[in-house]
Amino acid sequence: MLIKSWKNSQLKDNDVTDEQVYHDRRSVLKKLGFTGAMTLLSQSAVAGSFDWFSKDETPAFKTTPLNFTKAKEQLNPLTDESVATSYNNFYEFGTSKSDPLENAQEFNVDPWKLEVGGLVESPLSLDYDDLLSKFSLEERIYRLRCVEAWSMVVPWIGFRLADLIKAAKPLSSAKYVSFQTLYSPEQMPGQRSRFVGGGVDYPYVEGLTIDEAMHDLSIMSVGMYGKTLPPQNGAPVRLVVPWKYGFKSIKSVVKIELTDKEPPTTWNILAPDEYGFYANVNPNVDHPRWSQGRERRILGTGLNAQQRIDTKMFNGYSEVASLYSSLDLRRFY
Ligand SMILES: Nc1nc2c(c(=O)[nH]1)N[C@H]1C(S)=C(S)[C@@H](COP(=O)(O)O)O[C@H]1N2
Ligand SMILES: [Mo]
Repeated sequence: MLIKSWKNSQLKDNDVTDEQVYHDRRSVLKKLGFTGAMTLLSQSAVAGSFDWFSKDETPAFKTTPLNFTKAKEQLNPLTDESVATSYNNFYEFGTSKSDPLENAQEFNVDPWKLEVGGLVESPLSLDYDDLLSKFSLEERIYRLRCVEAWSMVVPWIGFRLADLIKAAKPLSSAKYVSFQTLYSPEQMPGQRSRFVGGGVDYPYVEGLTIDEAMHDLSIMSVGMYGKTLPPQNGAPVRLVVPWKYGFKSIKSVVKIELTDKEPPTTWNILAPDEYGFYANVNPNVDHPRWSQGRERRILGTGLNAQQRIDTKMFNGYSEVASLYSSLDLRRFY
């Protein structure tokens, strides 16, 4: 996901040693009341940086159980909850996979306001309780494929994006849907510093076509693993579009607007040659710097908990193919 040259130069300038990072983490975690044993050995893990966080350490942020309809379609095995909630991309809280868990525990999700507007007849304004009560919540077990070529299997809980859009009564002129993450530099260290935030111009923005947004697979998630979302996964409400690369699934959304023009999207602005508007998972169209043909499926922290598997077209969700029958997916990546 990173702009390679930028990151490399920043790292050199900053000259952070593994040991410094380790000690910083340790003190932050202590402040949050983490007590489990953390070793330099696990910190230096090559495959990913999630295994320094072990299961018996409880984050400070409180999640609560949700009422929801169980998933119709079971998908086994799931990624361990401890991994899906500690190996994250959420650049507002830092660019390392372990940063969001570490830096987002004090994040304020209540009160919250999600505004739905633009080309609609009835603009909506949902507060925190509305998000959990206005729409029927269901579980959806989805594969999540990051553009960086790793993937997980996550039991999300949420409501259909289509239900939200219908409630706002879309005008026929609406062709796209834009999304915006909270802008709160006081709470999000990545929004205070270009180094911490990976050079992104915040707020993070994303977009879908109206047909993509209305598709049954597109959900607004308010929970995972039976409970409300933890902040590192995009609390209190985030988009999940499972047939697209993970960066489309924008977190901590405060604004949704229906428009007649393709909206700007964060990673496309940052590196248009590498990240397109559509960003459909596609093993036949490589990223300019790596292959998208295969992926590392992360299920847990044990020795056999990572599998190298083939990446499937549309991440295996072939039912969306008809959305793109007139689109050259090589050109519109
Ligand atoms: N606001 C915001 N949303 C975001 C990101 C981000 O940095 N900021 N990262 C994206 C990327 S690259 C991925 S892979 C997914 C990761 O979601 P997860 O941490 O819940 O697995 O969130 C996406 N949503
Ligand atoms: Mo990603």
